[in-house]
Amino acid sequence: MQPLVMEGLQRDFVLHRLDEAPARDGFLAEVGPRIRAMAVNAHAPVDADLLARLPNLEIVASFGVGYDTIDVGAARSRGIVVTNTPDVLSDEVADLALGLLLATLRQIPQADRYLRAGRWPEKSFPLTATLRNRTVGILGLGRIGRAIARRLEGFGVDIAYHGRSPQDVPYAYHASLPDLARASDVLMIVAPGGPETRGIVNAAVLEALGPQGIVVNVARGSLVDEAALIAALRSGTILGAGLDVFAGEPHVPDALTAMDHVVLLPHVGSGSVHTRAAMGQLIVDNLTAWFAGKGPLTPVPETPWSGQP
Ligand code: 8YV
Repeated sequence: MQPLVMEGLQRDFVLHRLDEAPARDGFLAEVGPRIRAMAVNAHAPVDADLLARLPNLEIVASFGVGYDTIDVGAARSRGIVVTNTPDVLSDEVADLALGLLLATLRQIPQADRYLRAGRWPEKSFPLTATLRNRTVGILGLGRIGRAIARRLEGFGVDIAYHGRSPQDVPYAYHASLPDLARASDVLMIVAPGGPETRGIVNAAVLEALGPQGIVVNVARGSLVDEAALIAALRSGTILGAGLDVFAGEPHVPDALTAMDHVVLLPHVGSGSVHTRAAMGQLIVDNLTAWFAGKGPLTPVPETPWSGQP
């Protein structure tokens, strides 16, 4: 947790730091029953076992919009509310998604490396692929997906999408992911992680995307069958990939770091000072509102606020 969150929480709460505890079991046995709220990073697992060791827990405030590491079913059955940080990061992640798409197509990092290596005087940088005349398929037209689509409108490209149901938007809806991939030559992945979406971007989807296809993932590594992606990049089944997230992050397969037709980022979608501060403030505001009896500000849909503290 950032200093802003720690300072905000310290003002009103007594903090117990599981992340600094020398022994997890001893810590949980000692302070577990006193814990009424938990502030967690989006990457720290909150499973049924942890929840069971916090019998007086009322609320989990998670730092991030994605909450696939939290067992919301177990939280719900114990009457525990889970909050996330939606909206405040949508524009930031959408900006990064567009940057990553352009960086991948126009090989911006590769061109930078080329210049720094002193190769320009010898020979101009090779010509690249383009965003022109492409159809961008968005997997998951939620808040961030729509923010990406709005930006893409300005780039003058065709936009299509796949999600659970069609929405009232001027973009082409495809009822299946392979159909979206077939109709697109960029697959922009922005759907939530979790068991329902695990590995859905598989070999067949990559094959449908085709040899000019670009995969951009700013969601969760778990949505992509990473072995199939590596194989598709190696064989030319698709053209390239821009990835901000990975299945086993922060560890990234050597097969990917060895490739020059991919752009790889260390999960920085929401990572500006401005947006991370807004996310941190929302954690503090959620917990403060909860203990003032006002309910959570941004509960996730699986643990809706009933109005009863
Ligand atoms: C993380 C994210 O929260 O919001 C999400 O779902 O993945 C990120 O914004 C961030 O990496 C901090 O852990």
